[in-house]
Amino acid sequence: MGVFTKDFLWGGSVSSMQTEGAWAEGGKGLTVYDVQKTTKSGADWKVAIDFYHRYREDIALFADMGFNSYRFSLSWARILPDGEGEINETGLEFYENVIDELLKYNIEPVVCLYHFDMPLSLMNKYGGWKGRETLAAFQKYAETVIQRFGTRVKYYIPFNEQNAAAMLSLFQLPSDASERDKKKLQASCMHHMFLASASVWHLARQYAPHAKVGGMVNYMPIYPASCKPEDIFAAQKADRSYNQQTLEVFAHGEYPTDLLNEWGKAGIAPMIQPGDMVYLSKAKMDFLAHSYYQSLTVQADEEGDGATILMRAFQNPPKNDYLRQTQWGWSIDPVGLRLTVKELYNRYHLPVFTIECGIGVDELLNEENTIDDDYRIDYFRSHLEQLKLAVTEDGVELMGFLTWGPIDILSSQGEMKKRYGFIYVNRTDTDLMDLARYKKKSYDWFKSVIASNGEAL
Ligand code: BGP
Repeated sequence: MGVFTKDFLWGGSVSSMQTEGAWAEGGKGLTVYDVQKTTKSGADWKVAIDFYHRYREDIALFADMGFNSYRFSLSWARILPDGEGEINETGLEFYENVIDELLKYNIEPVVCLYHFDMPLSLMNKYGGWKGRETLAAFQKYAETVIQRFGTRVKYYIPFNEQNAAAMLSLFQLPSDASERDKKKLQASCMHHMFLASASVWHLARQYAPHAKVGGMVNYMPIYPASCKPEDIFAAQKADRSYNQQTLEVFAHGEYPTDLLNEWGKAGIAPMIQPGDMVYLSKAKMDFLAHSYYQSLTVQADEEGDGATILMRAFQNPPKNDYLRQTQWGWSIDPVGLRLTVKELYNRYHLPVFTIECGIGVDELLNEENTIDDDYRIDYFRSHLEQLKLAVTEDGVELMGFLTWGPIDILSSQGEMKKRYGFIYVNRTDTDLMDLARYKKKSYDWFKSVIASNGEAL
């Protein structure tokens, strides 16, 4: 008997704007990404890795590696160009074709409905998630896809990293806006996002009762910089604010008292309409999904609330001498992954699904048209070893393990040089080249991991 279940989900995870390209093709509307002035790297989102035209080739490679699941996001604006109103058949058909192609190889589609890519017209009209109108538009969009995909999709993730998505709303106002206004806007966004997540659960029960819906967060274990009580208190505040408060709503369908207290004290509570809380309380998530990249170390901060402590630490992390870092300064912490899934399971008693994990590295193709990425193999090996311990020693009910960016894609900041893939894509930040795909050394390694259901690391 192996460690992982017989139906353990192995595969990879991506988002629409980081892969698809075809930004103005097939009737797609604009999203907030399409009008971003510049990314750090000079790349834009127009072509990405051209998955829109090459999905058959890419899915064939995933199938060859033995994937039995693949998580991707739908571009809302590809399906409803204005975010609301007219449905774009061509957009829906594209996703149906992707799903059918995956199913052809017995790869379960894990469908995410929102990965930060707000349709531009909803951002302009309603301020994105700030407006209750955006929630109504999302419900229509979710109903359209869930009805249409029917029994073909068994796993839905309403939001990518809902805690991080809520955090992003803090940047919607100009940087000189008052903290109170920013927090007030964030509270409205959060309420609408929670209702939107709940609506996916309700709609799935109605149109796709076979499907399971998972709330997702970016989980970062937060370590105190020392055993000084003030450091520990700061770590706990940041953990509550970033990790646990969102998960509590997913698992219990109600707002935790510390969050209500913060909103109440600051006078920024969102407009909660009659019926909202019942709607939320019925939609307890079927499983909890999370991304995992790193742990974070924080120090005492008298002034800061949990979010501020976290943000400061993220921008300027106190050094954790026990951990190495990636080229992008992210701590490499396999034990942190065990802590993550153990915490999720012990606290919330729901199946846990690790749907993003990986290491971004600046890499160049060698003369044999491959990359000897032993560091990536080491990274995954050490993380999977910890997941095995979480299952065998801690009793965690783990549904699967999906790597982030199984094929090189643009990073969240739009960098092509930050590569996560088992498959190399031949383009740079500013030169699209031929976009050809090449297998790295880790490709065969991960293939054999999957073939042995995680026994052979
Ligand atoms: C997650 C996002 C992804 C992704 C990943 C890696 O937070 O869900 O969109 O890109 O992080 O981050 P980055 O691309 O910045 O290395």
